[in-house]
Amino acid sequence: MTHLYRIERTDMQLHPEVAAALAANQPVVALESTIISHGLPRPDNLGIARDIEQAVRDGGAVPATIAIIDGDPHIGLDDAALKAIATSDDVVKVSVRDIATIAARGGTGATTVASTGHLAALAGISVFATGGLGGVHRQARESWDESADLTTLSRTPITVICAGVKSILDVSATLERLETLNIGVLGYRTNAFPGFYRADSGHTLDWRVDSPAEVAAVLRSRRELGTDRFGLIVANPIPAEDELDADLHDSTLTAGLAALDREGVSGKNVTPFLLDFFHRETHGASLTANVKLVLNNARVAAEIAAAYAAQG
Ligand code: PSU
Ligand code: MN
Repeated sequence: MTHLYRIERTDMQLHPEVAAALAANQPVVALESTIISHGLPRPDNLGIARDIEQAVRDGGAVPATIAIIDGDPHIGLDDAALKAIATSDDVVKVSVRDIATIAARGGTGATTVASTGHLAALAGISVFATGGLGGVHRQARESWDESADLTTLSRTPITVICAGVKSILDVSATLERLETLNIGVLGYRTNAFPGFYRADSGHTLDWRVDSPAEVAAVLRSRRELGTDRFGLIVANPIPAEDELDADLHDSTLTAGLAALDREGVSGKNVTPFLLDFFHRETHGASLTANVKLVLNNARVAAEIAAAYAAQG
């Protein structure tokens, strides 16, 4: 139980329900908070954050939404903390490199896939659900913009259930980087790498799994063979009936990339800018798709965590 020592040292605040579940080897699913603060529009974001937690419960696990509140990393948020992340104006997007600084100065921050994965692993959580992973941006040849989600997952023992990556990214470059970084990718009931708003990005995967038990078996092998120090992605496509219309998707993407260029957006503002552009330009259709796929990921993650915990 080495992680308990580190929790004391870092003032990590484990929600009592999460602490009890971890101590009893009951399933827990970590959830990120940047999706709440920067990925989903207000005022819907708070209700959606609660719905995501409920989807984890419906799937048979305890939700642990992660954020930095007044300088302390929280593993599992009470409703007041969830509200602060969803509604405060001074919530910053926090990647791994920012955690220590914001903690030292007592600030409040929302964690990305990278920093959520880091803190979840520190707390002893193995399974994490989100919407989409960050990756290599389309302009990366000039901008060098590649999400720290990738390099962090390459050395973090966590399994992330996501709907692939958005087409706002360079999907094939992202898949190449995942290979280089030893981050496994399993298609959940699919042979195609999902494209977030669309079920199929056009890229084929090497590995397909068809049940939570099958994923749990891979997790056990990872532990036995020492490859659990790398992250693993379970790529779960958006259900067919919830996909964004293909033409609407393509035209919005083209316009969004042009707007990015025109307005000179860079650094950590790129992803939130494009997400917001999609939500506005599709008049909520992309938001509906986004919510559906996150809820689906949360439920599947809970089922995987439950199957893994059942192995003992
Ligand atoms: N992709 C989404 N929705 C999101 C994000 C990514 O579909 O909200 C967020 C996640 O928190 C992810 C982060 O970790 O954006 C990646 O940002 P960047 O590209 O700046 O690393
Ligand atoms: Mn970036």
